Amino acid sequence: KVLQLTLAVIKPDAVAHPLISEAVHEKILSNRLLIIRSKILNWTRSDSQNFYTEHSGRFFYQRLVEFMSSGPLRAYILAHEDAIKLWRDLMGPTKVFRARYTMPESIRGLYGLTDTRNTTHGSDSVESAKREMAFFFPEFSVSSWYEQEEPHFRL
Ligand code: DAT
Ligand code: MG
Repeated sequence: KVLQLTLAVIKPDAVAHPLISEAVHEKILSNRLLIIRSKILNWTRSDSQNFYTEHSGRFFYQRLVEFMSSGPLRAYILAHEDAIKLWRDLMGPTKVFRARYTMPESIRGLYGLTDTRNTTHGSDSVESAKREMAFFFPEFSVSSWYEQEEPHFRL
């Protein structure tokens, strides 16, 4: 089976709490998601606006933009046969109360603070994964990874 790539981010609320970011990292490892690339970085307000441009105009947009540029982010490129869905399932629902009541063991169920400060981000489709990996890791080439590295991970 070919590995699928996705982009995962630990948001500033969780990076600020080492035990929480460690727990999220552990969740990645224990679910056999492969860490292909990882880095810690800070966003400017305009990085934040550009990344979330699909939400401009929503009532929470300003809050989201401020929050995502308020402190360090930890970004990952993750690989798994079903990486996009697996990571989204591990995160749980966007809204913290829904997460807490319907998926209490999910990342957002356990650690989410509010609907905006919800611990992690994950790409929601193959197209968004491609765009988001390029956004965070501009030097990463998806096609050369599939040619040169992906075959080595196959069992
Ligand atoms: P997701 O992060 O689950 O893909 P999304 O793409 O709908 O969710 O929204 C992006 C982020 O915007 C989300 O992680 C947190 C914030 N957000 C979404 N809906 C919100 C709401 N109703 N109130 C406050 N923040 C919200
Ligand atoms: Mg989304």
